[in-house]
Amino acid sequence: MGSLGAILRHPSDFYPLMKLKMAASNAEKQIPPQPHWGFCYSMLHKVSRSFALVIQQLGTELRDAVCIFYLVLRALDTVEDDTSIPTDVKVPILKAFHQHVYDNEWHFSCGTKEYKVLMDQFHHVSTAFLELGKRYQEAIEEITKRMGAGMAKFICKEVETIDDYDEYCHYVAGLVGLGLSKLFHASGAEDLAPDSLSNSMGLFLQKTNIIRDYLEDINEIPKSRMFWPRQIWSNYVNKLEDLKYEENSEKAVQCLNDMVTNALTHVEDCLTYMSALRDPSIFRFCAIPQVMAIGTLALCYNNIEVFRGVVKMRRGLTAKIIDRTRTMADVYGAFYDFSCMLKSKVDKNDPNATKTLSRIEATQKSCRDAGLRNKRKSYILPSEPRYSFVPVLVLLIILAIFLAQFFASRSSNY
Ligand code: D61
Ligand code: MG
Repeated sequence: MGSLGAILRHPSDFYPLMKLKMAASNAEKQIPPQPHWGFCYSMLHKVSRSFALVIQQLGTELRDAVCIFYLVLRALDTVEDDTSIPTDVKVPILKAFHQHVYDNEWHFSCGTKEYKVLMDQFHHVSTAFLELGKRYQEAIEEITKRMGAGMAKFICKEVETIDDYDEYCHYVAGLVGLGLSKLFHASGAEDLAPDSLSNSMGLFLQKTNIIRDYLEDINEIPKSRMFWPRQIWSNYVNKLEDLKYEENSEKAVQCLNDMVTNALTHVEDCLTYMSALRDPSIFRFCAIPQVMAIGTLALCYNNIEVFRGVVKMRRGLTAKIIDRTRTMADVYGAFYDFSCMLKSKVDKNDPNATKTLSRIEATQKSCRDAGLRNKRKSYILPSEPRYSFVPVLVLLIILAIFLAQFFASRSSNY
């Protein structure tokens, strides 16, 4: 849960945080009894706190397909991400991964911690995959094949141009968007979305990750990983790693802002994609990560901390977004709020200020034109007086301690 200090500074975080905590502990208790499905769902919770929660609220049949889709691609990504596997071993595995999912005796040990468990016990994922409907299996197989081939291509190739950057992001995340759209369609709940919009949904999320994870990726052992395109960073420094040195702070922030401005090009498509969804649970599943992404971009923009450590949204704000993202009006409202926050951070002297502002204003216009953002609380402005809140808060904390003990004693009975 969020730290006590953070809750005192943002008292309105408390209730959504409690709700999230309860939802998460409920989800963890609903692990299916069959060993392979039990493994898949407990693995999902271990490897992805954020996606597990949004996947959890889909209808059963689609949820199973999305869960397996996630784990298969996460396993493929674990092979890609393991910098200790030699290229000549890694490339054939990536290329043949889509065939391995049909073989429940296949496994390849790599990765660390929970990822290692996923790889070592991959037979549970294959077994569950083989129980999915044919249309789900075919969609997962096709995307796994294309992603594996794309990852293999980029093992031996660096991200030089902005086109390379878009192409790499297409393989690792745009294709997830295409696959999800196919799964939604196969479930009968949605029309099939155009590929270019599905692709943008993935690109917006992946680019946000790549921006936020600069330091983690550059410091990767044994070999740093570089996803920022040379075509962008070479306008600011001679080597990508130079961005992390204090003497380059000004250039680093300008380069960061350039990267954020690039990511903003996908916002329009994402809004269009989401506005076409009809099923409320699929809508939430898609919208929550998108709102978190624009929130993260707003936080990272013009923020030197990206080059110093981890920049993450506070837990309480994440909990609020999960709680309050239900309809397209909520999404327009959130995109509008975070665009205002971005706008307030643009420095007139930034080399890309004009371009950035025009993209922010285009987003604000889309949100206003939709005319749906009525009567909602802002994510960026404090909306409640703080003084009268403190005694209530103390009471709530006491309540929380009781509840925590209650749940702890319940779970220790299993
Ligand atoms: C709607 C809802 C969710 C969506 C979507 C549309 C479109 C695309 C995506 C989710 C995928 C977004 C990926 C963004 C996070 N990036 C990563 O996790 C990177 O790995 C990429 C390759 C594996 C993708 C696995 C995946 C992720 C999310 C899913 C999913 C599959 C299936 C269903 C639902 C969501 C990143 O991973 C390292 C890390 O951050 O841990 C990397 O290696 O670059
Ligand atoms: Mg990866």
